[in-house]
Amino acid sequence: MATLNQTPSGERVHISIFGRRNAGKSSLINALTNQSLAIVSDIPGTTTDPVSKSMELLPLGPVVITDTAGIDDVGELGAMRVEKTLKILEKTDLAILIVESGTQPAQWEEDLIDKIKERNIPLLICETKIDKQTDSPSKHDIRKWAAERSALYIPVSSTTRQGIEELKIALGELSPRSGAEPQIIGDIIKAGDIIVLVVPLDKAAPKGRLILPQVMTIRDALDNNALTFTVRETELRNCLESLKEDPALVITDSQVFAQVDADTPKRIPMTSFSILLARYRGDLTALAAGARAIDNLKIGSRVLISEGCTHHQQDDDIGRVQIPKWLTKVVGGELEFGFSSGRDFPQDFTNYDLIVHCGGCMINRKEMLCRQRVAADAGVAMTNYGALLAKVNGILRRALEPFPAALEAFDKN
Ligand SMILES: Nc1nc2c(ncn2[C@@H]2O[C@H](COP(=O)(O)OP(=O)(O)OP(=O)(O)O)[C@@H](O)[C@H]2O)c(=O)[nH]1
Ligand code: SF4
Ligand SMILES: [Mg+2]
Repeated sequence: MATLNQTPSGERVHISIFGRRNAGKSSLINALTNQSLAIVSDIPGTTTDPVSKSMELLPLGPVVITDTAGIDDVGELGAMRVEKTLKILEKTDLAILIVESGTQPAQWEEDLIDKIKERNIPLLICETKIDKQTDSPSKHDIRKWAAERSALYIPVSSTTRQGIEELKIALGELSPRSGAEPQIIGDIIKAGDIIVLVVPLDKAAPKGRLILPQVMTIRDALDNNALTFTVRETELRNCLESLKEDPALVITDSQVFAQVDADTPKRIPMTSFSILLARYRGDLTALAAGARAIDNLKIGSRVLISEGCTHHQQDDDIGRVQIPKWLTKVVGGELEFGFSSGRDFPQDFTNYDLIVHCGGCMINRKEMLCRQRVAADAGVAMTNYGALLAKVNGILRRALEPFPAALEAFDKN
C-alpha cells in the first residue's frame, strides 16, 4: 500500500472550502485536521491565495484540502482573488460551501452553487460558528436553504468541534472515489451462471434496438462470463423448460412483472431491470425501506413525483399519469400530488409524506445519493418508480430477494 507521501496528488480526493471572508474557512480546516495549518484571524481577507495541503483525513483517506480567499472579496485585488478561488473548482472533487450562522446566503453563494453543479461536483453546505447561536431561532434557516439546493447540510463549530466528526463521515460518503464502483449484476453472479432476461416488445419498445438498462445488463453479464438468454415474456416458460439447469437469475422489464412472476418458479431468483438500475444509481436499501411508506398513505396524503430531467411528456406518462393512478387505487381515494423535474428538488418537499423518484438515468449516482440523503435528513420517505411498480404489483419482496440488505429494510419498516 502506498504511504501518505507516496499517494500521487491525482489519486487524492481534492476537497476545497469556499465561503465569504471571515466565515471560518481556515478555522474549519484546522478543526478538520486538528492542527493549526491555516492562519486564522478576525480580519476579513486573511487568506489571500488558495493554499493546498496534503493529508490523511479519516475515514476518507489521502486528500488534498484547499483553503480559499473569500468569494465576496472586493476591489481590484479582491476580484483577482475571487477569480483564483473559482479556478480551484477545476481541480475540486468535493466542495464545501460554508455559511456563517446567522447570516443570509446571497448571490455569491448562489453563483458558486451554480458553478459547482454545472461541474457535477458533490456539494456539502456547512453552517459554521453554531456555538454563537442564541436560543432565539435565527431568521435565516440555512438547513432549509441547503435542502432546497439538494445539498447535504452539516452544522459545525470549529471552536467546540461540534459536528466535525459528522462532517468527516459525510465527506467520506460524498467522496466520488469512496466505496467500490457499483455494478449492475457483476457482484451477484459468477462465471458460468445462466441469466435469463425478459424483454417485452410492446409499443413502448424502440424499433430495432434494446434500451440502455438491457444493454448494460447484457454487457455486465458478458464481462463476468455468464451465459445470457434474452427472451420475450411469451417465450419465458418455454425457455425455462428447455434449460438443463435453473438459471441463477431471471431479470424482467417491470411492465410484465406480474406475468414473469407467475411463470418463474419460486425457487428461481427473479428481479427487474429497474431494481438493478436503482441499486446501480442510488441506495436500493433506502429506496426499499421508502417503498414501505406506500402502506402508510391515506386519503389526502401528499406525494411528490420527482424526475431527474424535463423529458417530453407522453399521454400515458409514467410519472404524471400512471403512478398517480396506481397510488390513488391503492389508497382508495384522492391523494395530493406535486411534481418536480430537472436539477432541483422543489422548495417545500418537507411537507410531503412520500417522494417517488424516477430511475434517474440523466443524473449521476452522487446526485441521486445526495437527493436520498436530503430526503432522509428531512424525514421524508423516498422510493423510486421501479420499486413502486413492483410494490403495487405485490412482487417487490420477491424482486428484492437477491439483495438481502434491501429485503431486510423493506421487511423491517
Ligand atoms: N465562535 C466561533 N468563532 C469562529 C469559529 N470559526 C471561526 N471563528 C472566528 O471567525 C474569525 C474568522 O475565522 P477564519 O477561519 O480566519 O475565517 P476565514 O473564512 O478563513 O476568513 P478569510 O481568510 O478572511 O476569508 C476568527 O476570528 C475565528 O476565530 C467558530 O466555530 N466559532
Ligand atoms: S428516468 Fe431518466 S429520462 Fe426518465 S425522467 Fe428520470 S432522468 Fe429523465
Ligand atoms: Mg482564511
